[in-house]
This record gives sequence, structure tokens and C-alpha cells, in this order.
Amino acid sequence: MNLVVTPAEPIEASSHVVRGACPHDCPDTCALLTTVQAGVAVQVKGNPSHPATDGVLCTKVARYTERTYHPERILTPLKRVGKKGEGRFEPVSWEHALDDIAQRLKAIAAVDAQAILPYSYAGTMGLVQGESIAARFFNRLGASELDRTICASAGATALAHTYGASVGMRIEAFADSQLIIIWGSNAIGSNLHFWRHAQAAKRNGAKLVCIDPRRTETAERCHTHLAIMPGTDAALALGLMNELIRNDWLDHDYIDAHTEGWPALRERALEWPAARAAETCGIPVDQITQLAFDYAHTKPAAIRLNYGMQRTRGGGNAVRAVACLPALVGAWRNASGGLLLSSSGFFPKQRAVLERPDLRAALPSGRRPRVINMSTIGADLNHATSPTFGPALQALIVYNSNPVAVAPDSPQVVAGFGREDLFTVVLEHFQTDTADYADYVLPATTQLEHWDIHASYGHTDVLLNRPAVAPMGQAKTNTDIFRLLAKRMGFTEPCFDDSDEALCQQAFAPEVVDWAQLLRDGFTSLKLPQAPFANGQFPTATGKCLFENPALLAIGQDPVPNYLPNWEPADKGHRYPLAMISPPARQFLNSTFVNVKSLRDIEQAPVVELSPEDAAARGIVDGDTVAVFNDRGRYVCLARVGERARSGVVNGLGIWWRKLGLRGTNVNEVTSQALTDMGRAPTFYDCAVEVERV
Ligand SMILES: Nc1nc2c(c(=O)[nH]1)N[C@H]1C(S)=C(S)[C@@H](COP(=O)(O)OP(=O)(O)OC[C@H]3O[C@@H](n4cnc5c(=O)[nH]c(N)nc54)[C@H](O)[C@@H]3O)O[C@H]1N2
Ligand SMILES: Nc1nc2c(c(=O)[nH]1)N[C@H]1C(S)=C(S)[C@@H](COP(=O)(O)OP(=O)(O)OC[C@H]3O[C@@H](n4cnc5c(=O)[nH]c(N)nc54)[C@H](O)[C@@H]3O)O[C@H]1N2
Ligand code: SF4
Ligand SMILES: [Mo]
Repeated sequence: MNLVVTPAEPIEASSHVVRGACPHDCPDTCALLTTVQAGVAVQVKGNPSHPATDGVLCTKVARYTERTYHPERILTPLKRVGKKGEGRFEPVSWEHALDDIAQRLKAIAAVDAQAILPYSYAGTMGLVQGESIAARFFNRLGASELDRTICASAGATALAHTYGASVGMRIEAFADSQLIIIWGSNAIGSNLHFWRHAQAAKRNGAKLVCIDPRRTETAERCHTHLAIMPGTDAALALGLMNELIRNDWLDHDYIDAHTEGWPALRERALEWPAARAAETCGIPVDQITQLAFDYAHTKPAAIRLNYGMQRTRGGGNAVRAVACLPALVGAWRNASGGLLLSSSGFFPKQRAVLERPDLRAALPSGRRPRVINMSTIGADLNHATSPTFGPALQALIVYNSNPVAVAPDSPQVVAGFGREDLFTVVLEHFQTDTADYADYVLPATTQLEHWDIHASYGHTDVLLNRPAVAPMGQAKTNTDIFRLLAKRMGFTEPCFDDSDEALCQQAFAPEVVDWAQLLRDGFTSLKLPQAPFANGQFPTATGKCLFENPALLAIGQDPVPNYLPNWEPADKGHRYPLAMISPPARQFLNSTFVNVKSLRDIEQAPVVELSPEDAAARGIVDGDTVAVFNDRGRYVCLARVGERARSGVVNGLGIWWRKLGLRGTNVNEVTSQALTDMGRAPTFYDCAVEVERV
């Protein structure tokens, strides 16, 4: 059932170029041009005619052929012959693998399909190879539903409670800002194409300010760096508000016309004089007063908020606090003022068409299955059957994700995946840490081998990805694998026969996306206003920005943004006195690319960055092998001592494959399964540790 490869352009001699989209979980969603010679992809480049890509790719994807044609690609179905986690497999036929998997799932579903769980995230951001046929399959089956919280749900929930959706400034408008606050974002590493706009603004005289506990390559290139303690962003935002109020640097007309709850927010902010905020954040007070002055007096002023600042207990409240700032000074009046965290809410994706939650109506009870949070998979895999939890998990189908490496609290996750009685199927390109725990590993196609359609969370274009080459070996698309499984499960609904091209067309209504244009150019832009909230018109019920939101009371939250201290405040004198954050290593994308040798060689080794004083206090020198530990686990890596870490904070760069790291561990050995205030998200950057030489 593999699709016929249709090149985007006529084949000249034996070489042609195919238009595609980068599938990775990155706000930039670049447009790709793949050169194919004699059926082999020989080069992947950025499409120069797509403005957001501008012909440039990051180092990782510029080397895409190295990943695609990697000698370790899995090219046949594999069946486990060793113990769980040992990684010993033998090749089997698709027939054998699919028949056996269907039989196992049927037996479990005959009792309660909720004992089966899909586990997937954004290994590909494609709407087709992500949740289309797969979601239909699990909806029809009545499997437990997965709450996909591992990355962005604290911020997304916070934005929904403030603006009504994940919406904000247009990314290209930052080029004309005069003040850009890069807040919880290492743009050079994780949002390269935004950094280009920030550079343009800088050349036009804009001031760049970075707010980040780590002195990143981005922080180094900004005019000012506020190295706050992790999880103190809400205190900083409230301190800034306090200065705006005290000096009356407010846009009263904008506040009156386009916001709700000003008296309550004002009262809250008055509790946060700059000196109090500075103490909480661990920075000099004049950094706060200066930033408040600049923010009030520079127009247009823009905030590039990113997800790094919502991975602590108070992450949702912090996003809400920061998101209130642009309305206070009327920054939204200008197209190049305001804030952007995510543009995903601008895309009218037809999720119900792709995923068909209505298929659940065919279930015997017609009920909505129980929901399992992907961020607590460690605990959930080890949960026995109980009236509150429901049936213990008996089968897991993993695709587009590597949970054994990326989920918090690895000791628990590994124990769960190691259960000999758990039936695990992993759809993968490579033998990842997770694949080592599978009963069956099924070979999946990569972006160069399948169709897909992409929205973005950094810009506002829709991209089409055409297959450039035929599937390698016996690899099949995720969609084909679930189609074939659906047949064997006896699911006869015609929606399981929709082709990948048809699914691409179902993702958006024809009035939103012109399919002919997408086929021709490979991308198309959403039609949006230049300054979306110049006159209010936020996608809330009242069209206003919600400083105070009574709906938050219903989820046990303060209706007005507040500062919530970390779950694991790391104080001197405490048993675990260092606050650890674990942002991405630049040459990896989460755990993807860790097995690409040329990129791993750039990163060299898993590291923890320590400040010179914290290192000296522990007798640690640069290059030492150290253990980062707490009650959950012990992560072994190399110490890198220098100015990237502020005192009191250590940076454990992510996310190595455990088996390619030291002593089979990675940074999630010590992170916790505690959740954020909003969105049930993980608190990767809210983690107290100690470090010692080993
Ligand atoms: N090269 C590369 N690019 C990537 C990724 C990757 O792994 N590698 N991952 C992709 C994915 S899935 C995502 S979600 C995004 C992530 O990219 P971002 O949304 O930018 O989030 P992070 O990289 O988690 O963190 C960004 C910065 O926030 C800082 N930070 C940590 N804690 C705090 C805090 O409490 N307050 C503040 N103000 N800052 C804090 C970190 O030091 C880091 O430099 O990037 C995507 N792009
Ligand atoms: N400590 C710590 N942990 C973190 C983070 C952190 O900052 N610190 N970041 C968190 C964040 S923001 C995120 S988003 C998660 C990311 O976690 P994941 O979504 O699990 O991302 P990856 O680690 O990139 O793993 C994706 C896997 O999908 C596979 N894949 C890609 N395309 C396809 C396909 O078409 N079909 C199939 N079957 N497989 C495919 C890839 O080979 C890869 O192994 O990690 C989280 N974990
Ligand atoms: S990972 Fe990001 S920057 Fe790199 S090619 Fe993909 S979308 Fe572009
Ligand atoms: Mo993410």
C-alpha cells in the first residue's frame, strides 16, 4: 500500500528537486528542497523562495541525508528475543509482526481496551504521520487517551486563559521592533530563523534583552542579560508591572478598552516592588528598573517568549504574568509590538476530521476513555488496577517519541518499560532507548519518504511535504502501519482507507488552504492582519485580554497571575542546593540526532555546566566526570565549568540517548514527575540536585 512517488518537478536526466517541509519539533518549520539522483536523496537545502526559511537550514537538518541513510536505520520488522531493554531482536516478516500484534491487542481489548495506550509526540510535527490514521485507530479501539503535555501545555493553557488561544505577533514583524525581550528562549539554538529578525532589528538600532538563567549563545549576543533563578519569571513580570504603575507608564486607554480585571492585577503588582522581585529572581534591582523604563519608553517593544520558562511549577502563572505586559503599555497597537509564544492557534486545523473522535461512539459503552498523562508515564506504567486509576496498562504503542530518554524521572520510566508483562510496540527509524524495550519494533519511513502537511508554531504558513524517495527497505509510513493493523482488528470503516494525499487535503478547509497553490509552491500563508490585537479582538469571549480570569478558579488556580515558588527550591544549606535546568544541546533535537555521529562529535559528551564558584566549592574542575544526583537518581556526565552557569544553577544539557551517554544514564535520571500549575505539564527545569566528582 505504499504510495507512488510523484516528483514535484519533471525529472531532468536523473536528477530532480522535491519540495518538502522539515518535520521536527521546532518553531521554524523550514521549507526543504531535496535533490534526488537516481532515486537517492543527495542533498537537502532550505527553500530560498520561502520567506521564513530564506534558504537556510540549521546544521542538523542540513545533514539530513546522513540521518536518512544512516547504516543503523531499522529496515525490517523486529521481534524481541532477549530480555526487555537488552536490545536483542531478530527480523520477522510484516505478516508475522502485524498478525501477532493484532492478536495481542484483541485479547486485551476483549476485556478492556483502556489497558492499551498510544504514546506519541512530535518526532514528526506532520499532521498526517502524527495523529490521523493513528488517532482513528485508537479512537475506534477505545484505547486510553494520551494527554500530550510533555512540552507546551502549561504555556498553551496559560495563553488560552489570557488571550483565548495560542496567538501573538507575526514573527517577521520582530525585524522592525526597537526593543526585543528574548524571554526563556535560546533563539540561536532553538529558533534560528527568529534570530535572523532579531539581528535585523539590532542593525536598525534595537536593544536586545535576554532573560535566561543560562548565559546562552543568544544571551551573549544581547545588550543585556538578566540571569534570573529558574522559575522566578512571574516575580520579574510583577516587578516590572510595579514599576510601570509607580511611574504611571501605562497606556490607560488600551487597558480600559481592551482588557479585563485591571484593578485585581494592579493590586497584585503593587505587592511586588522591584526590590522584592530582584531578591526573588536573584538579580540586581537596577536590571528590573532599567528594563521597565526601556519597556515603557521604547516603541515598538516586542517579547519573544518561549517554552523554556514554563517548565517549572509556576510555569502557567508565569506565562500569564508576562502575557499581560504588552497590554499595559499598549505595545499591541503596533505590528512590531506585542508578544509571541506560539502561533499555533492561528491555524484552523480540522482535527476532528483527521482524528475522528466520533468513532468512539461505536464503542460498546460509547464512553470517552480514561486519560493518561504522558508526563507521568513513569508512575502510570507502574500503577496497579484500581477503582480510581482503572485497569493497569498492559500494552503500549509508541510512535514519534522516545519516552525512555525524554520523559521525566527515568528510573520510574525504565522500571515501567522493563515490565516483562507489558506488551510494547515501537514504530521507529532507529533502535532508540525506547525501542530496546519493545516486543516489536516496526520500521517507519522518514520525511523524505512520505507525504505530509505541516502547520507551524513559529510562523503562519502551511507547508506540504512530498516524498522525495521511495521508502527504504521494508519501511512503511505510520499511516500504513495503522491501516494494516486496523484491517487485522476488523475495523471496516472507510476512513481507514483514506490515502495520505487525501489526508493532507483534509487537514484544512479549502477556503483556508489553496491545495493547488500548495502543490505548486510547497507552502501557503494564512491570511492574517498585520497587527492582530491593535484594537483588542483577542479570541476570548469578550475580545479582551484577561488579566483576571474567573475560569481559573475552577481548576484551583488564582484568577490573577501570581508567583509560585518552585516545587524544589534549591537553597544553600538544603540537601540538594543546586537548581538544575536541562535545556537542549544545540546539535540535537530533543533526543533526535544523538545517534548522528557528526552532530554528536560537535557536542562531544553529555555535560553539566557549573559556575566557577559552585565547581570550586565541590573540588570540581572542568572536564571531571561527575554525578548529578538527588533522591530520584544519579546522572553521570562531564563537568563544564565556566560562565554559562550562574551560581546556584547547573545546566544539564539534553537529551542524550541513555545508551550513548555515560553509564547508561541521561539527564532525566534526576528530573521529577511533579506537574505545573496549569496544563498538567512536566517540570523539567524545577529540579534540585547536588553534584560530586566520581
Ligand atoms: N537545537 C534544538 N532546537 C530545538 C530543540 C532542541 O532540542 N534542539 N527542541 C525543540 C523543542 S521540542 C522545543 S519545545 C523548543 C524549546 O525551545 P524553547 O522554547 O526556547 O525552550 P527551551 O530550549 O526549553 O528553553 C529556552 C531557554 O530558557 C531557559 N530557561 C530555563 N529555565 C528558565 C526559567 O525558569 N526562566 C527563564 N526565563 N528561562 C529559563 C533555558 O536556559 C533556555 O536557554 O525548541 C525546539 N528547537
Ligand atoms: N530533561 C529534559 N527533558 C525533556 C526536555 C527538556 O528540555 N529537558 N524537553 C521536552 C520536550 S520540550 C519535548 S517536545 C520532548 C520531546 O520528546 P519526543 O517527542 O519523544 O522527541 P524526540 O526525542 O525527538 O523523539 C522523537 C522520536 O520520533 C522518531 N520519529 C521521527 N519521525 C518519525 C516518523 O515519521 N515515524 C515514526 N514512527 N517515528 C518517527 C524519531 O526517530 C525519534 O526517535 O522531550 C521533553 N523532554
Ligand atoms: S530543525 Fe528547525 S531550523 Fe532546523 S531545518 Fe528544521 S525547522 Fe529549520
Ligand atoms: Mo518541545
